[in-house]
Amino acid sequence: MAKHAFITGITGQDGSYLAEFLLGKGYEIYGLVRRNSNNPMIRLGELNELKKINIIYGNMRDSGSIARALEISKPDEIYNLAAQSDVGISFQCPEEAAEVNYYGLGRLVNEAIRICPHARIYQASTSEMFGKTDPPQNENSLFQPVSPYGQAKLKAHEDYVVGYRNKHGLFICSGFLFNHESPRRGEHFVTRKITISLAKVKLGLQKYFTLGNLGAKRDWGYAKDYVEAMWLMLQRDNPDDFIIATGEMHSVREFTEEAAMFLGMDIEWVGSGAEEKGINRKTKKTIIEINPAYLRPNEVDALKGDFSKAQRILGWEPRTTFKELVRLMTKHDLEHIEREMKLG
Ligand code: NAP
Ligand code: G4F
Repeated sequence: MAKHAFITGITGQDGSYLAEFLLGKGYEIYGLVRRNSNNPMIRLGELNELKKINIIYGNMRDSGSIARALEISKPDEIYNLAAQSDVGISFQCPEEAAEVNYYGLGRLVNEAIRICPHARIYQASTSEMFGKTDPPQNENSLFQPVSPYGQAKLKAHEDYVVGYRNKHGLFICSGFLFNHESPRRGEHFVTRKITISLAKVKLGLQKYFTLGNLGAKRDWGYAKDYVEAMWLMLQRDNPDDFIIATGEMHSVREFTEEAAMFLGMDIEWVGSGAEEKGINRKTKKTIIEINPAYLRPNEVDALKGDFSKAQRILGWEPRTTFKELVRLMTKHDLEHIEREMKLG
């Protein structure tokens, strides 16, 4: 009989890749989808097998809807990917971050204990929880989050992953995933914003775009590689937590330069601070400016994950390099925008 997987956040970047991956393994998929004024299925629309996914309407802020979803789906495995996942926005809406990212997991685990106590649970924890701790970060590194998002995710991990594992013997694992991107990445995250904006500059649709902190460093991997690690964590005999990362670190500036290079644009940086500009060496035109509105009240400066535990125990390692990731995203956005231009 097919295993049942219940995925919260199925309409997001990771949810769509995970659903695809689990369908490939023969799972029956149930996904929690919240009411939206627009079409929430845009990413899932890319899946040929969309009709095979059982959609259940609900919300991480609503215990009753979570209970109903668990009763319908009867899950063997639960993947809790739903979150207000934008770190910058969490400074403006801290209560939402706590409501969805902390209390949301609380609602889910409490209902799971009641309805499906043997289900195995994956929690989408994050490198943002390490905050100000210097890289490289591993499973024993100090958590020092600096954003409402990171603080809510840390409390969720402490109370409901570690806490419920010890107190209730729940099979629940945290994946401390470092930044992972793809052509399905939300357009407000820095990588996707850069690849879309540069493609538009290249095609003459816009003259320039603005960014915030160019010096922030992240460990960027490919989302498609990372969803397999979530599944691997739930196939073990005992629940445990793992860092999932590439072990490489690059700045926002380097990501921008690599994407521009792929599009045949060589960037020269002039000026400093809020006056810094990125200039196309060939045309001498300014294509990037700094917008202080994108600077955060508190910033995580540098993230680089040590994934050796996952490599040793799960047999997992990243398959896509930084260069390949930047290029596949940039190529996708260039081709997509060109197609839209042709359609008028
Ligand atoms: P994403 O694209 O922003 O997807 C978030 C998902 O959560 C969407 O499906 C969203 O639904 C759903 N959601 C938000 N609020 C909800 C609510 N109140 N009730 C039900 N669903 C709700 O995020 P992602 O990049 O796929 O990340 C997946 C998870 O991994 C998140 O928990 C994130 O915090 C965590 N994470 C991500 C990264 C990364 O680099 N991508 C790294 C570490 C951890 P809508 O489609 O309706 O908005
Ligand atoms: O792409 P970002 O918004 O991702 P951030 O804040 O690292 O968070 C992502 O990764 C976390 C894992 O570490 C996840 F938990 C979280 O859910 C999310 O997926 O920003 C990356 C960096 C930051 O330092 C930001 O200040 O890019 C810098 N940045 C510079 N200019 C910008 C911009 N970020 C955004 N979003 N927009 C800019 O214009």
